Amino acid sequence: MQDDDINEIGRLPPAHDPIAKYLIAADDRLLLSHWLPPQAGIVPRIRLGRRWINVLWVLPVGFVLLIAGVAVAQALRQLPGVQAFLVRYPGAPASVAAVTSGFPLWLRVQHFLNLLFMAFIIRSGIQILADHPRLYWKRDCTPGTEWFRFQKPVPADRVWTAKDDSVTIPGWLGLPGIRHSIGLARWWHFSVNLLWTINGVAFYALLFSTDQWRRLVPTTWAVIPNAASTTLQYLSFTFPPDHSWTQYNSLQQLVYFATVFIAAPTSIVTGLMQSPAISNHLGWVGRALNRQRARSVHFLALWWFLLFFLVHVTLVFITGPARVSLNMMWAGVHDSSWSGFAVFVPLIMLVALAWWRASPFTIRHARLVQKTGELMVGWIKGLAEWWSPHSQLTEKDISPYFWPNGTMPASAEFDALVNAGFAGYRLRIDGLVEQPREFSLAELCAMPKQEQITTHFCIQGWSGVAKWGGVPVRHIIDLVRPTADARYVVFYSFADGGDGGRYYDVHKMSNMRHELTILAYEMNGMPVTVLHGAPLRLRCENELGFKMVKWIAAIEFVNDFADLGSGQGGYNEDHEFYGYRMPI
Ligand SMILES: Nc1nc2c(c(=O)[nH]1)N[C@H]1C(S)=C(S)[C@@H](COP(=O)(O)O)O[C@H]1N2
Ligand SMILES: [Mo]
Repeated sequence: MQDDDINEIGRLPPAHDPIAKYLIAADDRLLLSHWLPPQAGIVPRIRLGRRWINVLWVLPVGFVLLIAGVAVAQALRQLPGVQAFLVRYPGAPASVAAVTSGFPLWLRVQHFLNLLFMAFIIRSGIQILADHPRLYWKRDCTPGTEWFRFQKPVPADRVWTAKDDSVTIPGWLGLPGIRHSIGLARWWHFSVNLLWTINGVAFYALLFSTDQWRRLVPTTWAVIPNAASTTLQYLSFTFPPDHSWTQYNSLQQLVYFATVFIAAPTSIVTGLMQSPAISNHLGWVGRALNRQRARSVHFLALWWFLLFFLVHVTLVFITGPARVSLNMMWAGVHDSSWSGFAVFVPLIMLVALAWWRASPFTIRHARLVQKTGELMVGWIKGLAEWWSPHSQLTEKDISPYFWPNGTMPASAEFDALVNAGFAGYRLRIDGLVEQPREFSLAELCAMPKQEQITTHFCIQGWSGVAKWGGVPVRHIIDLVRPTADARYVVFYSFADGGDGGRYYDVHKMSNMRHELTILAYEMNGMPVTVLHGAPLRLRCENELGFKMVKWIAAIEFVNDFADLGSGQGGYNEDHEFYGYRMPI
């Protein structure tokens, strides 16, 4: 008591809850000796009905289809009717006004920035995918229901956590390529996404304030037969004349339009819909475009971009002299000089250099990447905490399977509590409160009980629905009465984290007052199991799963968390470079 009095008037640095001495600081680098050991995945497979098909079949099948397409196109061109069609629809509608401003500097700069940004978005996106290497259409992520995976089936004979499931991908592809490096990959993904979105918005604005939109936006239905005509011409290797300087052919126009005005916004929307705060706030939108649908469509949009890139680059180099095409987009001139090459080659080498250095840099300067990400996008993401979650589901939405995650408690103290049915359990609440308290499980169960059926969003990508029952945290707050200085709430676990040292996490006070923030002791109408966090685990429905501490031992109200662990606001924040506000 006396200690507390001195602390309150601020004469001593705050003494923390006794568990705080078990927190350990983490390294600022991603140290492989302190990391999940590598684990190989498998060649990706797609499920058709009950059969799993190896995606490598795409190569021979695609090749055969291409050859067949070419043969059919050649044959068709012999037919008089088709020849008349090609004359009538040469490849682009004649009536459309042409662009007269060539390829201005802003457009060339934005084209390059788009290439640079996309490279990092795609690499970090693949890294994020590898943290839960399975895709589903349904919200519940039950093993066997996925439509795509690059991991073996989930073992049924043992506890298999989502962390166990993550796979390694090579460092030249993933960013940074280390197994379960999603924390760092997400900083890259979101930070570069912000730059890419700004570039995209500026691009839209400039397109429509100049005549440049005419190249990209179809204005007549005649583009459809013209695009068919162009496809036939490409497939039969008699390329239509290139008028890109003033007008794209209809196939180009349709594909570019879809890329700029459909695939890009779809990626942004399906990215955001994977966030607990946004999805849970948007009600039926979040239910219809559930997290797994959003994640699957996000992945299909990636394939659109990859295929677009492949075909786009191939056509630039095989239709007509590449010099001419490069001159337009890289030097802004319409001639056959080498000026385009002179710009293109050094810039591509720059992208290659950045590509090559990004993973080693991220591993060595992990904390810097985390802090830069926090600075660039952490605060924007944090704004989503102001939205209160209110999406409740019904009993029939409860998932048949709920992935477990995290590192289980392994102490004699905890085992003794389990063996006594948690009779000896006391939840300790201390720190900057007027009334420090200890509650037994029976006392907690006697408090006002709240039940909620909600979706859990793990940072790794899986989700699951359960009915949770417990005490609202706002009720506890009213009992212990935090002082005016209390800005954060620390949850300490009985369990250590994966790299040793105690698991903990920090939340803002305002977040703890949300209607759906509870200390749960029930899951699906039964006492919560040890696997899922008994005797008490946090539910905070506008944050990602790692912030919901399981096996809660103590709760402390603090003014600042800089002196806890490595000062990042939680175990995964310290050790795995996550952000401490993660509603997105
Ligand atoms: N003490 C502790 N709590 C934890 C974790 C952990 O490793 N230790 N993992 C977190 C993560 S990453 C998730 S997704 C959820 C998983 O909860 P579940 O096992 O009930 O699915 O618990 C969170 N709480
Ligand atoms: Mo998680």
